[in-house]
Amino acid sequence: MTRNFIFKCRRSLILVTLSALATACSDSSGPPPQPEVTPVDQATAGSITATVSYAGEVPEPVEINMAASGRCADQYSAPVFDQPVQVAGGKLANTLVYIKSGLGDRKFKFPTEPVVIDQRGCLYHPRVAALMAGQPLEFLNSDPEAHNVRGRPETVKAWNFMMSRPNSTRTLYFDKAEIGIRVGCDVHPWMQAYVSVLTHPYFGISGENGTVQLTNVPPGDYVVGTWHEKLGTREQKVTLAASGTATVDIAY
Ligand SMILES: [Cu+2]
Repeated sequence: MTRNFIFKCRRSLILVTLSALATACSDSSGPPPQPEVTPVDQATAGSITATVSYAGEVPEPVEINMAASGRCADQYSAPVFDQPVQVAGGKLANTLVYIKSGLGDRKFKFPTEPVVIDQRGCLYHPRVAALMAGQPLEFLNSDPEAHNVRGRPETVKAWNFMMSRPNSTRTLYFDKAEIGIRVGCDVHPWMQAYVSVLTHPYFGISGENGTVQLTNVPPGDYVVGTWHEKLGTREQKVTLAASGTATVDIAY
């Protein structure tokens, strides 16, 4: 075996190892296996209805200046505004509501259908999203414009990729929980989205009525937490009786 051949073999081995590592570390490598699930007793499960309200002054919406990107601006005939604090009738939308503690070491199956964040009109739809660890997070680019998608987590693996083709998709998987991961596009700095990853199914994003219903919850003592991109976090204790319905009011 010549020296040159050994070098080539070593190099290809290194390349194979590197590519295997790259695949293993890739965010789009595939979902983790489903955990060994702790069954929820249907006979005693109940529900928690949480309503998020906001009593403060609602900030003025800020007009987004898309002039730097014609392919963004051309999609609109009227000014576009940024309004993270969405309040209607005193109820706060776009707020993550979730069980923060009380589930112990229960394990839950994650859904296999993706949560989709669309890049459309150079904005993220939805702006605030949540999913379970293991569940696919799909970024879709519906724009005739290139976007990069940069995730700035503190716990899960960071990501940054370019999506230049219209209608292209890219899927990420997470293996642990993190609340409020900031996602942005460097090309269009006004684009902001927030993704939360949970290891159980008891969460939701409040809509216009400020309400999230958590169903099929085992009876117990819980802390319900909320997270809002501008207004921060709140939490409240709640006790759910067997087959009970509990309500939680969370005020900002
Ligand atoms: Cu962009």
